[in-house]
Amino acid sequence: MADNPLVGVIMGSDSDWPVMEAAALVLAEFDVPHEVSVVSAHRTPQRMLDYARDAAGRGLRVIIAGAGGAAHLPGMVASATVLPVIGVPVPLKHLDGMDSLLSIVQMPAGVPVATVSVGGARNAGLLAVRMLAATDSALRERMATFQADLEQLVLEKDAALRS
Ligand code: RP5
Repeated sequence: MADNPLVGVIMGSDSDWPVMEAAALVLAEFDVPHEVSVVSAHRTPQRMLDYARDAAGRGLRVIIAGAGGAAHLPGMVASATVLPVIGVPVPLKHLDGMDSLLSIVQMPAGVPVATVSVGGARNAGLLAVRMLAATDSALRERMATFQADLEQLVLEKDAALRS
């Protein structure tokens, strides 16, 4: 866990970690200091409010919040912080994550949550990196390199397919 985290990765339960770990891994790939916590909207509501209200003052710049089922964590956190919140719908046993997706994405006007795809924690991490890169030219360079590498990978696979 970093001393001065810029990104907070939170989730409603430790059972979300197998999905949410991908966000933490990509933040580590980009050397972005981050922290990881379990914060439940329903089971620890006061902890959730304290986390959201203190986040900006503690130096966080982005919050990634993942939850499954009645996934109220990202929206509730967004209501109690000025920071950008990225929501990750975690798929559970039933409904293929549609419940998680709809309960995160359908926010009321005025309280945005940037929702990624069901299980899309890696993209949530990458989106957080892009947000930070808007004011960090070194990180912008690294993102450009990452994208060039992605392109190269596709071209190599295409060449292999046709060889
Ligand atoms: C949600 O309930 C959590 O985000 C998790 O996805 C789901 C199930 O939690 P557990 O019963 O596994 O703790 O709040």
